Amino acid sequence: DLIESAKRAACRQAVADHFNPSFTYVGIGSGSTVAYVVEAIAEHGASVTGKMKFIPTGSGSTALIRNAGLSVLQVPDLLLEVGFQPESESHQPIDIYFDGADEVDAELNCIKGGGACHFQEKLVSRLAKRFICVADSRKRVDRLLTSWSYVPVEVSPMGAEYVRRELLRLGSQDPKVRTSGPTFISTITDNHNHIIDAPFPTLLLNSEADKLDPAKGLWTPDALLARIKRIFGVLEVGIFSGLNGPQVAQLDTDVEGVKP
Ligand code: DER
Repeated sequence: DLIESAKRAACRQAVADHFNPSFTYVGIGSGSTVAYVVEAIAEHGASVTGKMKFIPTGSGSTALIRNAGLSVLQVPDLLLEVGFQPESESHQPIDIYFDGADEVDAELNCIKGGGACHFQEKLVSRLAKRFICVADSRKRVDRLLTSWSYVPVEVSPMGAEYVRRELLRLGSQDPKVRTSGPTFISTITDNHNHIIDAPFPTLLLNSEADKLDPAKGLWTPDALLARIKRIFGVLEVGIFSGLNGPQVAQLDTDVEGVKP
């Protein structure tokens, strides 16, 4: 169907534009779009991919890499292998990281975590020199939380109810939140934690920080990310924001002739 064709075309374009046979470590995200990235990389054949190691972002991503006949290297083993020193020149040992997103705003900030993998996705993105976010045009919005309505938050099981109540307080001035409120998702993540989907009103852009007014529910991605991260018990937040997260180069997905 058209959406799958657009996702596949965008991924093949991303690989054609950004994948390089000289790479050693390649990060692979989670979800249905990134599967087409792995398909396109695998087509380079073992003579190219055999020298590479692929860093997964969860159990689905690990299976995707393995099923394509590519070799998996988990983050802890990568850090050992490269002798990782935080904040040093080897600070970003992964050559490139490909992943999808749930929503991407006009300044390339993302909501991620629809697949409950955003902790490991953000871990890999922080270790990567470049993050190529491949998203079909359904995901593209001016401001985050336009079509997607909540922020996925990964929390410790025993702290989850505490976090849920804090999130409710944070978002409660917004009718959307008052109705639904932050809800537990039954998923147990690959890190053995819970996910809470916390609804918030449509965000501002980071460049609109002058309009920031949390009391009125006006948040920038950066400000909301920082505020939720501060809640005791939160492991990670599904907002990838330019100042705190990786720079993402969104691929234009209205690929010639394929308009989902
Ligand atoms: O969980 C994530 O952030 C994923 O990248 C995911 O939500 C994107 O999923 P999709 O490629 O199946 O739309």
